[in-house]
Amino acid sequence: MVNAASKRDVSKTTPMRLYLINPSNPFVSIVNVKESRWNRYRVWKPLSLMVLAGLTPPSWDIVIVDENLGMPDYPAMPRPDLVGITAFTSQANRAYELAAQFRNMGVPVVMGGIHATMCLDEVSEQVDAVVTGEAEGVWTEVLEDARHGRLKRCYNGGLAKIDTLPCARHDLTDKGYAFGAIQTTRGCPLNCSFCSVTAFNGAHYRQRPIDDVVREFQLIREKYVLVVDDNLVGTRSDHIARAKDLFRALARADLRKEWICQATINFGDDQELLELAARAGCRGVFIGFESPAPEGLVEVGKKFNLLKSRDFRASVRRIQQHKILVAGSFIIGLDTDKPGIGKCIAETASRYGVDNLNVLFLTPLPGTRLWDRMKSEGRIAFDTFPQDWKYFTLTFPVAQYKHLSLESVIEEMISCDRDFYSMSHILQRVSRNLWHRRQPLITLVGNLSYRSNLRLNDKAYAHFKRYSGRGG
Ligand code: B12
Ligand code: SF4
Repeated sequence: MVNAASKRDVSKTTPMRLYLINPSNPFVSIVNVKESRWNRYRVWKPLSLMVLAGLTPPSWDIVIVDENLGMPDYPAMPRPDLVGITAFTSQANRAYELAAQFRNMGVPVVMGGIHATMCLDEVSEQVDAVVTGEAEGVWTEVLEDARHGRLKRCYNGGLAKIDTLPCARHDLTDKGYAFGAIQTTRGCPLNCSFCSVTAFNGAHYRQRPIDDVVREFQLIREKYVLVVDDNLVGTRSDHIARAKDLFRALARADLRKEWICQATINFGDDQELLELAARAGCRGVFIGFESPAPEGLVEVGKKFNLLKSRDFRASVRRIQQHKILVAGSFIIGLDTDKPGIGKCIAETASRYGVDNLNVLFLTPLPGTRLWDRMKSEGRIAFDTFPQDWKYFTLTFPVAQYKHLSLESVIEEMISCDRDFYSMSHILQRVSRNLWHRRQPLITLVGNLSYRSNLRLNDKAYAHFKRYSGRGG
């Protein structure tokens, strides 16, 4: 492969052109903006690329391309000197297409992110260089090597020190997003069996300095912000204390931002924490309940949810009392799940009182404990890689489930969604929130947006069933 950088004057003063690309996955219906106008609220910024841009010296001209906003006309764009591609597993196929396209033009391609880290050998065959782990420690070396035409095959970033991070480049993204994005912590001590976070970001919960977070928040132009942390408040008392300090600082800075985040259910345990979060602009939290049954929680390794013989409904209510909406996430397809699980999840979510429900198929993602187990049991049903990665969106049943066939697990998902998102249930939730003056309009928009996507899911399932008939 011709290395473009080697043919140029590589003196430090020559500006180099860098494209940072977030590939699309056409099966991720939620990001199909053209299919439904509600989806504008479901396209999220590729923060990884904004962080990389923040680490990039000024001698590089940077363009961030997010294919989820629409396909760019690459041939009409100026030729870059280096292309950096990020990818979740579900984006790997499109990432490889892009890599081939640019490498055929003689442009070197480097790929990083979760999929590159978990599937290093596969990715190495498709690109010039792979960055595994977090990029902070190695990115400037990659750029210098690219400038001098001496890219190595692999750079291992490991876990970064996040106490001195430069701010992400919030100025470089398109204006078409409804939400800005920021990260304040990395890592998760819980290590659930299906989740890649602990394998990738480590079990040690790392927190950015509060002043850095406040400064970066001030750079975000959108009023609404997604805090991407996997668990914004953490699990231990020192984590919670830091979260409170962060919320106090955000409130003091009077940013006038409204934000949503992810947390474990213990978010609802501490009234002071909730009060401070609301004052700092928290308007919604995404919580992983995972399973309606204690045995399910044991299976996925999330016994944390069972501590203190928790009353989920009371926890959800306490959060909502601070006008913070709760989106609950569950998994379908656990070994403990039997026919009827779809309806059971919908009823459980309604009983807990969540404002939105997101149910995903149990999916063995590479690098997780679930992957190791299902692989050793021969239960990864869609395993023609790399082609099949595009179905690893958690919205397709790619594994063999213990008590549910492919057809029936899809039926369970459909019955769950149809029950929770029936018009009558949506109206009940909206009226409840109207009564409590708890963002009824946002509840309505969120619920209708999800409901409108159910049609897209039906199309996607029909395609998937046809595809599964290939003998896969
Ligand atoms: C925000 C988020 C989303 C947003 C996406 C926003 C976006 N466009 O990026 C939304 C909500 C849309 C989303 C969707 C999905 N997500 Co998501 N998401 C996250 C989350 C919580 C944070 C990502 C983030 O911004 N991190 C902050 C940045 C700074 O970190 P980073 O991405 O890791 O980037 C660093 C390194 O990886 C590296 N790097 C990354 N890219 C590149 C590229 C180059 C060239 C280089 C050199 C380095 C590099 O450098 C960065 C700085 O250190 C992660 C969990 C996590 N901790 O990462 C899950 C996570 C990435 N999501 C996951 C999944 C499974 C999904 C879905 C498939 C299913 C779902 N419904 O959740 C969908 C599918 C999306 C798709 N398009 O196909 C999994 C991915 C596992 C895997 N093997 O793919 C994760 C890890 C969560 C988990 N529980 O396992 N997600
Ligand atoms: S699912 Fe959530 S709580 Fe469990 S390991 Fe992943 S980030 Fe942590």
